[in-house]
Amino acid sequence: MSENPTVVSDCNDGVLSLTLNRPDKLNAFNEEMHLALRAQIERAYDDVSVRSVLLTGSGRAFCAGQDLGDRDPRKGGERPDLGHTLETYYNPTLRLIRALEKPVVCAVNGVAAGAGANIALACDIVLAGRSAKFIQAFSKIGLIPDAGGSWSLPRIIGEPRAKALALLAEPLMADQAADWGLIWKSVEDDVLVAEATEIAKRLAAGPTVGLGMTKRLIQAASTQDLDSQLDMERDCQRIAGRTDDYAEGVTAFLEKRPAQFKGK
Ligand code: LHQ
Repeated sequence: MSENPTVVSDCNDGVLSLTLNRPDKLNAFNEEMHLALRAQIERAYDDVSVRSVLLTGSGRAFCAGQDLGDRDPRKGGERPDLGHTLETYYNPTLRLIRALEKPVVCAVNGVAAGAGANIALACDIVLAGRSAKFIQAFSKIGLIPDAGGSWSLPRIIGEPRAKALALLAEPLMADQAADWGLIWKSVEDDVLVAEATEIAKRLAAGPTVGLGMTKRLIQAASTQDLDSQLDMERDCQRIAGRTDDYAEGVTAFLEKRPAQFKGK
């Protein structure tokens, strides 16, 4: 492993903790960091000992989006194909986070700008330190909201707020983001990581199959009608009802003791 990995990973108590680690660049994405993050999320798919993921950033920022130094227009040459960058790097990672049937908790420890903000918003439970801010910085450099932002923002906060955030690129502070329902909650900076870790651990000790299907169902709701959703609930509940964790959950309830879920 590299001495200075762009994504620091650690797996404890079923939680795969991932820390974006280019603090001098406010954890902006270069190719290495894209590939490292994707590899870790793929690991979360494959490794049964991973039952939740916690994503955060090192230093004073969560992530400033794409590394803008990578393609300095002053150097001349052909104009870049940013669609290719999205297709090759961002979109696969976004799809992986959404499709992973394990909860992904995000601790936004500082500024989250551009694609950095939208990667945070793709996670399942987002906490932010009170001093953190979200910036849809794209319009400042002539781009459009990517990394799923043009899809998630209007769905979460509605068109009026989504358009103002994206067109004006004004920072949205953590408290306001929580008030608008863009994130789960804003907490004091000094307790952010502890709170997020505690949530990730609680989820990792939960009934993973049911939690994963809960994520799938809630995500499906915005694109299907009630009949389809009811059918999907029936199919998922059938699977959940056959898990060891359901048997354990009911037994623990009847025996008036805490359940010991195994994620199976
Ligand atoms: C950075 C960056 C950065 C490099 C701070 N890159 N160095 C997809 C497809 C392909 C290409 C294009 O993009 C995309 C998606 C996107 O993400 S587009 C949006 C890209 N991100 C931005 O436009 C945000 C740019 N950064 C900022 O506006 C500010 O840095 C924020 C508001 C995030 C933080 O401001 P400050 O707290 O005042 O910090 P700073 O600006 O002084 O930055 C600290 C250092 O980090 C500085 O380096 P230096 O060597 O001078 O200390 C910055 O150059 C570097 N940095 N963001 N994205």
